Amino acid sequence: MNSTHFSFLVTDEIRRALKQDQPVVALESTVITHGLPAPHNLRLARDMEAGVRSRGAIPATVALLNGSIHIGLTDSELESLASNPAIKVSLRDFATALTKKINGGTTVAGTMFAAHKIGIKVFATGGIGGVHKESRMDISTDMQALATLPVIVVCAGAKSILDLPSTLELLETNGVPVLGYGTDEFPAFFSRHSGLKVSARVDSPQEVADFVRAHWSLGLQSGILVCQPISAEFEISREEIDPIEEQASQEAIERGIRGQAVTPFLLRRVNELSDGRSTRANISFLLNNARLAADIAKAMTAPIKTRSL
Ligand code: PSU
Ligand code: MN
Repeated sequence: MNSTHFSFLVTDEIRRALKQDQPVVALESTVITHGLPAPHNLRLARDMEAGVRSRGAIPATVALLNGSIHIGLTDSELESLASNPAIKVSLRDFATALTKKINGGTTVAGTMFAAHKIGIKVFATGGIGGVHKESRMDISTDMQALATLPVIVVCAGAKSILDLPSTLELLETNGVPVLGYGTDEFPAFFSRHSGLKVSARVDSPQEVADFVRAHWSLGLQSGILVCQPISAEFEISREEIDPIEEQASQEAIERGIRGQAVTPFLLRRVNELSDGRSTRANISFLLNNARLAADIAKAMTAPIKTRSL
């Protein structure tokens, strides 16, 4: 099967669901391979899948195993991904994993690409990559993917380890709507506040679905960011987290950390410096985002009510 050598391995359940227009939610896997420390990574991966199912949608975790792109993993595949070496797979890295037959965790950009290829429209993650503070040329491929791939990305905003004003400017330049879910403010991952505005506010999954249909029906091809703030219970205030992120950022510069290693380094250091609090916060909104993404996927697949004029 040489011609299908590099095709996507989609589980029967997901294939069937897509065919029947049932709600499916893509989930990324860099968070499993590079984002969260063990054993949280595997537990979280399982819990996100369960969270999607609890809302009546089907989870589609995307990852590379032995050089094949999997859409939907069995539990033992999840376990293997979480406990073996894996590369971080953004757009430029798929062919590396394919040709070297290795494991890989897909980033937001990588997961959007795979989701779009097989027709999944909704994707849940924690935080997107953006414009880094450490180097002006370090701009995540997530920005490029959001500009060009029509997928809804449910996230908790972006971390203040990034240059948030520049990240929002770039999204605006690229025509990417940034929706605040129940908020007018762009959430900053651990914190509900950034002082920056979203492009529009939405308050229900139905409103998201209506917005997305309007955007895409015009022929616009970009992704759409849906930003749900962390719950107040798990929030870490800016006063607390900013100095920690600042220190992590300084250390990255001093140690000459570059390229793809920057985000995982910052995540690990922020976790250490916050005594694991950042990981608990991260897990809480990853789960919330998985559930919201499922609700949005359901609203997207529900028959459209014709509005009487
Ligand atoms: N931000 C987080 N946790 C993460 C990531 C970002 O708080 O796990 C991951 C996501 O997969 C994101 C990627 O797409 O890091 C961005 O990496 P880079 O900056 O190298 O593009
Ligand atoms: Mn980068």
